[in-house]
Amino acid sequence: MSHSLQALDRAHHLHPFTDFKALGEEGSRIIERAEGVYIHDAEGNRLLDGMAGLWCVNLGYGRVELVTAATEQMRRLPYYNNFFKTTHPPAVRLAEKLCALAPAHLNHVFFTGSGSEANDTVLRMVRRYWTLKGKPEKHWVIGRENGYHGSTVAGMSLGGMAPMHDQGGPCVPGITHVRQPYWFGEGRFGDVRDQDPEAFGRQCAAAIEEKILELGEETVAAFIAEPVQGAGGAIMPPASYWPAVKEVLSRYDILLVVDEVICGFGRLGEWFGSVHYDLAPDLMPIAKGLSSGYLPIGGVLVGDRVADTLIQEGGEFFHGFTYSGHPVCAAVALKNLELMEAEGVVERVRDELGPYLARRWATLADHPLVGEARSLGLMGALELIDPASGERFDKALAAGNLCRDISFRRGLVMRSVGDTMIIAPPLVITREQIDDLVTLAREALDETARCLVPRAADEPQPEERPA
Ligand code: PXG
Repeated sequence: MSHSLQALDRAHHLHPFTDFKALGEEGSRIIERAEGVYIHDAEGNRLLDGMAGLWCVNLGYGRVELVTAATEQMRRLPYYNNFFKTTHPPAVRLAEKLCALAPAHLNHVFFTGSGSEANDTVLRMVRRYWTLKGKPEKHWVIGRENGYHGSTVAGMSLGGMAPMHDQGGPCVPGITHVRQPYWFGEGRFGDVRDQDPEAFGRQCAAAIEEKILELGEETVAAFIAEPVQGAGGAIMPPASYWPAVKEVLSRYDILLVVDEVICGFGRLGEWFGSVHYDLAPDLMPIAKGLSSGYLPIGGVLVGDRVADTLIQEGGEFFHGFTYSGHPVCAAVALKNLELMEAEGVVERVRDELGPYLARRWATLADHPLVGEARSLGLMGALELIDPASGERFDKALAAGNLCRDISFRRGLVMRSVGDTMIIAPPLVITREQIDDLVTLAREALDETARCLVPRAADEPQPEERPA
């Protein structure tokens, strides 16, 4: 059965972020069902899902309450829109719940179908806001290199993923990027070497000010960033970074957009990454964990400063999506948030599971392949290095992809971003399952070492490298 599905997949299905030809030759892995923190493939293998799907299945798989919420809403009202002065109970209740959970100054939400649409909405709102304020010259948005804000044209342009710009450009005009606060990649290795992490964090914040002055201080509308970069490699900025960024932005009266698509809804041990870092954003795009990924829904939480202007001075805002606030998605998201609250999921990540993962994950730092093991809440990263040289591996070896493939084969979904291995498991993972995750990660590192650096391993078996 799985072979015929693979053949049909190859024949008709273009996968996201995929080399179509290479996948066609290899064949895709078919995931058939899941429960808790485990997924099951068509070959009968069970894997610990160390990535919560794609950073989204925060409550884990198989939650019947979410299925019931969807079914009931589908029966009652499967679709209606929020255009033309109408609304429906799920959208209203979800809006109220989100504003209650968010920091006090965020009292409005605009719904979208995804994180990418949320960031398109951000760009529209930011520019509209400054025009309404009589400052249309304030139109530049500063993002960060290796930031990720989605795959629509605006999302891609706000993000700083060079390979996406190369394929999808020219980007939306008026968007530019500054250095990311990636100490291991750019402050220890890379062009700035062996720098103190806090000095590096301040230098990255100073790069924003330099960019503002280069563009003209009257022309910058907003700065957009993830609290912790997710797709870029689970990059937690040095402690000095965010306070210095906030100071620069307030000095030049620039809006702060904090993209919470990954960090929101408990990932970092608070409802929002902005709470962990004390950011008070003007705009906060959300998606993914909002519904634990059970149905697609996103949105932008809008702070009073921007909302008041759009409401009082804006007239009609010519923007919206057919599925903005879709009733079934909204009903599921609301139930998801209620379950997270009732079960104390976020507090458990902050007080128990995050610190536990941090202790267990840190034990991997002694592995010869690991240059750094870092985590925050239930997000973690391992930086792979070549033990022979103490430097990063030759890119041609694709060490991260090798380690990821080995990890999958051994029963752990661990992602690679270059030579950075990352995890972000469901927030309902238990301590025992965290132990299993760390054990499987170590085994994957051991096998990767045997493939890549036979000298450093106990039993040199270079032929072990899988096809
Ligand atoms: N902002 C952030 C911070 C994201 O991580 C988006 C916006 C876009 O959301 P949608 O729902 O439009 O995909 C994201 C999405 C990866 C990966 O490989 C990460 C995302 C999407 C796909 C792959 O880590 N994040």
